[in-house]
Amino acid sequence: MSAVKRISLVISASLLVLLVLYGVSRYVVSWENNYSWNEMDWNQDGTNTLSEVLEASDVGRRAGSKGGKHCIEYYSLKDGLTVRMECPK
Ligand SMILES: [Ca+2]
Repeated sequence: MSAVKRISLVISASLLVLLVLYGVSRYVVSWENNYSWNEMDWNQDGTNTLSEVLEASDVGRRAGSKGGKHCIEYYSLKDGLTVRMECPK
């Protein structure tokens, strides 16, 4: 194996390892947020994708209100905008 091939193989493997570590760290933070499987269905289409599970690392939960009802507001940690609001029926 030539030196160039070996170097490009090492760089590719390093990038892959970094990508996997990034994904694992996002998953761990999502898991630590302690959301249920149903809560992580952010677009409420009835299914959970891997990206929705990873997105849970960037979503916070706080008390909110809507129409005089006490609700749970899920919001984006980066800008504070509401991702979803769950209110009792
Ligand atoms: Ca979904």
